[in-house]
Amino acid sequence: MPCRRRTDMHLRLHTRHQNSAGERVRIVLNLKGIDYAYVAIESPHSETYRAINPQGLMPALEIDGQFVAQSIAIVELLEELFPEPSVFPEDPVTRARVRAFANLICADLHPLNNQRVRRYLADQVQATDSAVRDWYAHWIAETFTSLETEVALHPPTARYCFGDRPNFADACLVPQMANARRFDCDLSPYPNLIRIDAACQALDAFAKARPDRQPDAP
Ligand SMILES: N[C@@H](CCC(=O)N[C@@H](CS)C(=O)NCC(=O)O)C(=O)O
Repeated sequence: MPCRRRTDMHLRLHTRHQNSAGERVRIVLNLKGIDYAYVAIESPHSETYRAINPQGLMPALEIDGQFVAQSIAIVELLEELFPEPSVFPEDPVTRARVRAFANLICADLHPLNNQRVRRYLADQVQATDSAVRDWYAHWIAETFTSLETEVALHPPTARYCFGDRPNFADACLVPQMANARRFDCDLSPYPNLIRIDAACQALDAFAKARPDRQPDAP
């Protein structure tokens, strides 16, 4: 079923090109075919941004003048407002597994390797650059090992994380793979994740959400 466009709503996504939580939302907006305006955030720590998102983390979705933070909350809201096409599978158990997969990335991995955590390790714990990189690689390896096992349990013919249609799990995986590459993490132990990432990147919805395709990309 085609996307039900709510033409009466004005959506603005406050994000930055290199904002992996924001990229998840951009992918979902594109998968659903929702029009939105891209608002480049100068600094998440600025007073201007904190006035709209007191959490000081990117992204924030502005919807008819109201602001919502946190990528998962934003995606759940988009799913409620624009149910078709859904970014969750129909089967309730598979849907829960997609959420579990997404949470492992968004709630367990990403916060550990976030820039503010790396900055704290370097500035307050006096961790060396190499120790911070080890920290980053450690949490990637631990999480990606679980994710790889999880997707390998699915039929090997499945093109994406949980079937032949990309969903929210894929929207979480792709930006995280790019982060891991940016930090030179060894991805060779995760052939299924590499394969799924490549299949997603071939889709317009994912390609258009990439950092280098955003208006504020250098
Ligand atoms: N759980 C939040 C995470 C948001 C987040 O951590 N965003 C990062 C960029 S990807 C950020 O704003 N970092 C600012 C910083 O670390 O100082 C979400 O899913 O939206």
